[in-house]
Amino acid sequence: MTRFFPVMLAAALVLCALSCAKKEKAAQKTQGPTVAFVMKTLTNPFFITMSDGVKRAGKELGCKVILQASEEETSIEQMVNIVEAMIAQKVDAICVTPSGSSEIVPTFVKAQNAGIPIVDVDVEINAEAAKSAGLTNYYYVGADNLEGGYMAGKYLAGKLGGKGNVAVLEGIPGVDNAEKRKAGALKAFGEFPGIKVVASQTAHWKTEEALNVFTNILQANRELSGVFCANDMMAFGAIKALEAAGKKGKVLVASYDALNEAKNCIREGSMLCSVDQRPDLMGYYAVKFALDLINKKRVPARYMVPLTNVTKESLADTIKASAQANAGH
Ligand code: ALL
Repeated sequence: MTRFFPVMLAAALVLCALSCAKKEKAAQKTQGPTVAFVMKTLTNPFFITMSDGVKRAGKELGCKVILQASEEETSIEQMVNIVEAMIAQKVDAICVTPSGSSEIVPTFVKAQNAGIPIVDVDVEINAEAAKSAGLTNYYYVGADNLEGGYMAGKYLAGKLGGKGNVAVLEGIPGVDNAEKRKAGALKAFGEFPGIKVVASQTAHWKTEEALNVFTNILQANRELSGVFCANDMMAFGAIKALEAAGKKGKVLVASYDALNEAKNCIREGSMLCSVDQRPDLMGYYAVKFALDLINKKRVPARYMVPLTNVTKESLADTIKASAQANAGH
């Protein structure tokens, strides 16, 4: 018995080592390829919701996701460095929500040359800049920002009875989604001869900056009736400025992103509406298409998620519908 013991022990150890190696391989297989997802910033809850969609896709579709973000909306250099580090790390695909439409193009070219599929998310890169840099192989997942700006502008103008002075708080100038939202809102205002646009200024998507910019706009335009803010973070700054001026709820605020905090503002009446552009779906589909590209499947060149304008009425309808659904079960 004692003579057999070392032999049995050795055999047991070999078996154990084999099964451990098998398990490790299986774990590697379930983890799948690696997709890097680089976002502009985490200071805006919009991107937290987007990252929820990214994580869900990673889990459901079986891939490892590396989530990264630069510090601020305007940290384009830092973003470029993060994406370049992902290329150096040889990830299998890269999804990016660029802070600028042109600045990221040379980095995308590097990814293209390294054979890494690229999915451009939310902010569409400048087609001209891409063409002249030789960037041909990239895909876009986002939303129709022109339509979104139009929806919000039209609703605001309608609620003002088609007349009054309005202002616009813009996103980062020259960046695709900022320009399109502004153009959409201006198009809607243009359909109402009684609506006059008295100011249009950027606050770079930021709350504090919007508070300052909009405080000045309010001082210079005593007769302001409404404002279109190209995102909720800026709308929160505008609402603070209105509060300080004793005009909360009196100047109508149309906004964009439908963050939870914005929905609360809509319920309490300090915000009129906010366009929901489903960042969770953007994150989910970007990862899905990245995986399809890794697996050499065809994906659409441009994929748009749906938009809805969230209002007090639509929020009440949602609550009613979910109460009815619960009662039915
Ligand atoms: C855009 C997004 C969101 C966000 C804004 C600021 O790209 O679509 O509207 O609020 O950037 O980061």
